[in-house]
Amino acid sequence: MTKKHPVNEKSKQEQLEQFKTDDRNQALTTNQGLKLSEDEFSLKAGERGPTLMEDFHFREKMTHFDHERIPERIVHARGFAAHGEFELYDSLSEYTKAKFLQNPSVKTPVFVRFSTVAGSKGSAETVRDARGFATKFYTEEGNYDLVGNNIPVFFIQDAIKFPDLIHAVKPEPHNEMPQAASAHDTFWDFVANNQESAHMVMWSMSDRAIPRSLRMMEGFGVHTFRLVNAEGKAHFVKFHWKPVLGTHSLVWDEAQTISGKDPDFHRRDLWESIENGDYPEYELGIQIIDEEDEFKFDFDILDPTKLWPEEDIPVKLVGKMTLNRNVDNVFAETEQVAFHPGHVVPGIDFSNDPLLQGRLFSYTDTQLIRLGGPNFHELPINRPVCPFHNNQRDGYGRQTINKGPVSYHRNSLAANTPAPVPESEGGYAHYQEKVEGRKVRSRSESFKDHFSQATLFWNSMSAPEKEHIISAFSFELGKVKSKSVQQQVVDMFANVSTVLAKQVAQAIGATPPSGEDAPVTKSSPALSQEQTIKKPNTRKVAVIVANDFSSDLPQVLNSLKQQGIQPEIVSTTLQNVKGTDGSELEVQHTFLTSDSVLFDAVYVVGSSSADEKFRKEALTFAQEAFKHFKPIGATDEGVKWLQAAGLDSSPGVVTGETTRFTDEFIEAISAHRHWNRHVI
Ligand code: HDD
Repeated sequence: MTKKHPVNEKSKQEQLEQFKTDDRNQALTTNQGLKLSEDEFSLKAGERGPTLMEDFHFREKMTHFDHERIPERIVHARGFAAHGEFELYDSLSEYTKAKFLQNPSVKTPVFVRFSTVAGSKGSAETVRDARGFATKFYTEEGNYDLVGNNIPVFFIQDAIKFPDLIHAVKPEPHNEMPQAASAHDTFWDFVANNQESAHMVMWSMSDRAIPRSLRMMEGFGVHTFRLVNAEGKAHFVKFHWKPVLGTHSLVWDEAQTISGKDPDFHRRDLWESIENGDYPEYELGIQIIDEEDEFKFDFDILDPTKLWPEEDIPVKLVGKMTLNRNVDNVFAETEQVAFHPGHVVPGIDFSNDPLLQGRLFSYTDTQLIRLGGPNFHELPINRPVCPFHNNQRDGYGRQTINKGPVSYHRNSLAANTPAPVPESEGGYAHYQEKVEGRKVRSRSESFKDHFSQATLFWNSMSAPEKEHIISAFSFELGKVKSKSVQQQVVDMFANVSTVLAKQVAQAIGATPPSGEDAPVTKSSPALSQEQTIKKPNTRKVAVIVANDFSSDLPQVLNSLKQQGIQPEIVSTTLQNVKGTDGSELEVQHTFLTSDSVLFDAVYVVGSSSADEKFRKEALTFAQEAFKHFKPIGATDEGVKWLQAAGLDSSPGVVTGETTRFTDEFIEAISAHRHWNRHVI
């Protein structure tokens, strides 16, 4: 009965093509197709008279405009998305019967939306926050959504607390401040009074919460899910996305400046990378625990505030996702896409994680208000690439024209179709987990250790990462007005580390805890970004050049490009700059349109004919990069400028003669940040 619907990486794109339209070179019409002869003047009684009711064109245009907005997402409102494909390395049939995880030759189309959580739709992108990482796989068995974050744990253990958490972190209701920031009283009051949040707060105060790029952050399914194979055998699983470029972050001062200089920093980076053919890639990883081993750990695997240490339960890389196509229309695709952790396919099932169970209700519910009715699955971006048939009918915005009189089950008039199919033919059957218990509102004892993994995270950080965490707490709590809340938080995090709590207490004028940390018995190196992949690829370098640059420069720039580095020329004006040998370079940015924080490295070239103003602008770039631990290179006049400013001979600052300079500068860029630099 069930037909096979071959899906390839083009399936979704081909489906979307049917809905696309190109308005260029067309006559202007009303929505009824009536051609219009005029679109600038409303219909009036006399040139200076009132507008007439019969002006249907004016009314249609204005009414549509008046209704253009839909409610933004209650969380994850600020997001950006791209299309791509997922390919499997080896069959996962041992663990799951999901069709898209069987055959490595099948490429599955995907749509991924990244987001911040707390901010409104128009808020800045480099704020301190978790990032959403939601992937829709358009498989031959229907859509599978992996709706994750870039942090592997969550603030709360039970979904019933989600509205409280979000109310606390969103701008305070009496004055709607602050926007897209957790640095305020209600958030920290929530934290101190809901101590299950300790582990995730450690992640939020770490560099993970200020990613350098959406291309350079991990993704996590967070919950424990189940994979079920064709024999009905289940395993517990956690899902990971590992960025091929490694996991990298901004520094906080830089992130704040970018919020003003370029509030679209992350979407611009993603968009441009895809346009340039530098496709973002992420490997899919799974951690597997046998059902028999459910109780073998010192944490409850159903508790979403716990991760599975990768050193104990290794992450097996099973496939790769490549994002290779930007959207055509942000509203139609990115805004209208509707994710749901309950969009599963046979072979993927849930666990009893109480946070996941609650999410299974919330997502459809929110789409009903956000997308205005029950037919959002018919929107082009949400349609599966396989057919769908059932007896659901009507509602706002219905597009499908269901033929025939029968819209009920069981029936005889349509031979009892559409009909359920047995599991052996692809019918979804829930995993038959045995459950029993009394109806209770309570939390399992096994969920009550809130601090061990928060301490594990702290113990796994490198020295600079620890410094960043202390300074993030000091910043956030420094913005809190209530002395009592500040003190409660210090007291709470003394349970994680007294070293941390003491330093934060010192910074915010609270009473430090007494006592010392227990000796470190366990750490998880995988949690530190120090261990991540470091590559020069796609790193942006501001090359600061004036007229009369030396003839070696084009050669240096070519060598950088060969390593995948992206040099961009910054100068006083957008006029081409000329070298002493007559060569010319196109200028992409001026000191006015650009800023040091928008680059990964700065290369000061200058020239002997550059004036004092130019020298100052160039040094501002270099000083800012120095402060943010970024690689700095200098040749020609730039060397003297850096020397005079005392910026030379520090780690990651490379000055000098051309051949050695290029190699050393590339090395410095590949190292990304130079934490051992002494920054005052
Ligand atoms: Fe959620 C959106 C991820 C807990 C309720 N969530 C949303 C999005 C992501 C996540 C990535 C944006 C999807 C998109 O781009 O459209 N949410 C998570 C993760 C969680 C989590 C990783 C914890 C592990 N969420 C969570 C809980 C609830 C919700 C506990 C409620 C019980 N989430 C929602 C929502 C949203 C949403 C209100 C808002 C917009 C939407 O669903 O489509 O239903």
